Amino acid sequence: EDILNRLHEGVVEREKEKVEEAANEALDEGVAPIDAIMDGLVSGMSEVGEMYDEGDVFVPEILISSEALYAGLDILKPHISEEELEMEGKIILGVVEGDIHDIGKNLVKLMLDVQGLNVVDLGKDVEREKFVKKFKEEDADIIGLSAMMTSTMGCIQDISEMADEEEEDIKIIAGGAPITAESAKEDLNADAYAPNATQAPEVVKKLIN
Ligand code: B1M
Repeated sequence: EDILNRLHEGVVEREKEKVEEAANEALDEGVAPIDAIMDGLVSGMSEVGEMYDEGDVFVPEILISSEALYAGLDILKPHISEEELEMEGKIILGVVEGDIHDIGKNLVKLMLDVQGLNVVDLGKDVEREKFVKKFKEEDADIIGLSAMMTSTMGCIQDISEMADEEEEDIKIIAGGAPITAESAKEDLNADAYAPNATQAPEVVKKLIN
């Protein structure tokens, strides 16, 4: 699809206006906003990630790409259909301590949000202690942790240990590029894992029901 391609390219080429134009066109043409986000914007950002790994782009370029992504998100987000507003429950969500990569977390937040879940977003670089504390204050149902570096993913295990010390059964879902389904459960002691934002709602739903 040409529009999806232009959304993708706009993020890769750091062309905010191209993204905005294609996002508006997607709405006019009846492209599902979720598809435009995931198959256009997010797929573009994945390519940027690969380019960064190859040394083809650097930090300032990445930030401009993510601005283009957010510009598209601002246009598309209000139009996501609410037909799937079927989830009930509250999640405490954040990026772990020492880690400021929040683009993925924001997408996870968006997907949970549009499904009706009440998302308490603690942001990025969140102190370990804060998750369980907020969970209790907010009387939440689940904690969602995002970690993007091998050096920060260990925080998930620390937080899981803190959760185990509590009387109530606190469920944790983990995600982020360096984590696998296996390492989430076996090394980090999380209750569940989602590989991407699209699959996160399904996994959360299973855990809180
Ligand atoms: Co940095 N960075 N970065 N970075 N960065 C990585 C992660 C890295 C893999 C790049 C590399 O070296 N190859 C590497 C980590 C290496 C490692 O530990 N294995 C790295 C590094 C080292 C660093 C710095 C240390 C660089 C430096 O300063 N020397 C520094 C760290 C700062 C810090 O955190 N303290 C740093 C800084 C940055 C920027 C600020 C420039 C920027 C972040 C901007 C921001 O987020 N606001 C940045 C970026 C953009 C990246 C890459 C290029 C892309 C990450 C991204 O946004 N992807 C990344 C390389 C790469 O991934 N190839 C890299 C797009 C996003 C949509 O995907 O985040 O994976 P992702 O999220 C997905 C899934 O993972 C999943 O769903 C999301 C959407 O589908 N998911 C969940 C995520 N959280 C989830 C939670 C869930 C469920 C699913 O449940 C709760």
